[in-house]
Amino acid sequence: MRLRPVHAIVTLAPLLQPLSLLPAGIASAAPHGGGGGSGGGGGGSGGCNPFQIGTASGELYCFAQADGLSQSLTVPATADALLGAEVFGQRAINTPIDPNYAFSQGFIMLAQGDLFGVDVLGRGSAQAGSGYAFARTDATAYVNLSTSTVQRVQGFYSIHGQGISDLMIRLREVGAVDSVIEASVSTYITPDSVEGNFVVMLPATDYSFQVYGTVQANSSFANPDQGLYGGYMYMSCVQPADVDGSGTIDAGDLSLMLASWGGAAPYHIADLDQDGFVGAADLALLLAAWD
Ligand SMILES: [Ca+2]
Ligand SMILES: [Ca+2]
Repeated sequence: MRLRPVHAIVTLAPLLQPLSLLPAGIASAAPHGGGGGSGGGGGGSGGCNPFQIGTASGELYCFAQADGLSQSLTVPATADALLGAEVFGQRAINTPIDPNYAFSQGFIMLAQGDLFGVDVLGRGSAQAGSGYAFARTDATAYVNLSTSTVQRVQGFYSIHGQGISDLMIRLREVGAVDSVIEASVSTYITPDSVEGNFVVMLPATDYSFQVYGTVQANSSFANPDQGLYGGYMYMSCVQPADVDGSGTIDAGDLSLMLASWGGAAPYHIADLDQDGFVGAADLALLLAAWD
């Protein structure tokens, strides 16, 4: 008897490939091949983690059902490992005529090193002959972060979803309503992708880094269905005068500084000395660090 799920595993291999890159990506401060790619950022920062890492929590849930038979698996996050879990769940019924299967798989890894960030993947696939199949994967993760000084942080992200899927990765100040950084996709049939770079000044305070993901697939008779979400977000600290996070102190930084000359909101990226406005003192710091 040939088991259909073996085929499902084989087809997953390309999707899992980015995960195998994670340890190397963390160990070296280099972003994933440029990651977001857009904008002028993404350059090397010298590599340092801007955060003190606190506790982590969350869980990964996979559920698969085919022809009335179900299997679910929940993996709780472990704080000491800062979340590293991979789950595979499946249920298969095979006959020569009507193969039915549901496949659910998820992965989430929050990590620290020279960078701080997350890789996450969720997938559901459902096939049905005369029966039905349903698959779902949910992921949540929370990590408490803090900074003891004002931090200039550079980040990059790339997120993709297809089928019926949602994925959101965000950083919030504890107690705040709005996200400091947020990237998300929400899809229904039509695939969607977002990617980018950012540079932000983060006040010295406590933060919560959060991940939410859900995906499902529901087949009916001969119509297969599948959904997928996946992505990553990484953050590292940047040289104090590197306004745009490019890795060098040059005209790009000067241009950004001059564009906001004279005034600044709190924690403006061009307010190098963080005195509340962009002026000669900041320019002096920029020129002193010029490459
Ligand atoms: Ca720069
Ligand atoms: Ca200033």
